Amino acid sequence: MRCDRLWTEARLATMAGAGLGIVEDGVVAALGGHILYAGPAADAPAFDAAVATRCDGRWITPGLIDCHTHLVHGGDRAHEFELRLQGASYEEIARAGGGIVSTMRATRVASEDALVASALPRLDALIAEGVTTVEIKSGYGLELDTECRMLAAARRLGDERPIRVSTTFLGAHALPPEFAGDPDGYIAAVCDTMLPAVAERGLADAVDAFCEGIGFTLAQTERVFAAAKAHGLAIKLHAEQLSNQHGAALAARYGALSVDHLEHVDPAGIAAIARSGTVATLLPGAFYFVRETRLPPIDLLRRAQVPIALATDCNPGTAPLSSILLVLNMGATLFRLTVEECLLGVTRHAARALGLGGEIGTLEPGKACDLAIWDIERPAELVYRMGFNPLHARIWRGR
Ligand code: DI6
Ligand code: FE
Repeated sequence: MRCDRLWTEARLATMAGAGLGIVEDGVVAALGGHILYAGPAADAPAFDAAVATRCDGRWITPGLIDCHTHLVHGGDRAHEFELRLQGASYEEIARAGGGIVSTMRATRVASEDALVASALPRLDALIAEGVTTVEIKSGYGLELDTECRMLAAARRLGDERPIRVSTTFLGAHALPPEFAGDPDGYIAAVCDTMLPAVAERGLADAVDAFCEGIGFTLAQTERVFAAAKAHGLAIKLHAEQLSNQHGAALAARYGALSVDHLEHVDPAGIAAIARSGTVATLLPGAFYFVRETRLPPIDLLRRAQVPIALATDCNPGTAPLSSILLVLNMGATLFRLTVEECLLGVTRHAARALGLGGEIGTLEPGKACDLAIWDIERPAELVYRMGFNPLHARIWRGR
């Protein structure tokens, strides 16, 4: 059977079927950027490959997926970090006009080229660790032009580098100063002007909101969801990060792809997302960086069989983090996830959190041939080490 590329003498963690889907003596064949075969060498057809690579027992996983980032933004917040070290809280800084709004100011004055240039080193750090798909949100423009510029910059990152970029419109991230005292007015602008324009220009794959005491109310969030639905866009939500606003249950009612953070989610919220098939995306980097003490209710999520994804949340305020491998370690050490849960969280379940479960996230025929090839003896090493990158090679769409 003809194929473009063939990898042999590999150990596979296909992330398909039960557990990690381990194959001890495995082969992967690619044709036209897609997986033609991934499985035991013993069952493989005889391949006639243009290029064949012996892996010498290295492990192959699906390319990793970072399904929640704010990678594109102007400036940084190192100064606020220093204030926090002196005792100020994230919420105090936000209420004093810092926080998301300070990044908004830096983003509004940045050109599209500048946004792309400043995001590239963060993107390259993810790529160097085997990430082949990344989600990138807007949400630091808080007015139409800058929100669109952020999304256009995010899309352009996918042209500049061999990576798939999924974009999310997060207009309802914070209240811009022009609408001080009038959050409903801003939500009307998001729903009636910004979201329709973003949808019409094809700039976003999904819509997200920050449903929080320092963000938007449940009723405001629902208006954003209704507008997203009307424009055929998928739904995600920053839910129950700092308090329980019952956002997860609302998102479930709207068939959200994922609800993200969830430290404060209650059993009713978990039951709702279990019913709707919504992914719980956990962000241990933000938990760590804001020194949150309340853990997401992992056991309840497990018992309800909610698929769990893990992501960096890469953003200048609560997670200046661009290492998906460190997220794996934090998922295990901080949240007590198993190795299997961590690895499924950045592959199969992360794909589902982006609505891409049929296209990426496992090594199965027909899916994109996005691979990470690792110099490791066992998959647990990917979770166990800190600050060490055992990536041997990264393949995106068969190359
Ligand atoms: N939750 C977060 O953790 C980030 N956004 C959000 O809604 C924080 C964004 C920031 O502080 O810049
Ligand atoms: Fe976030």
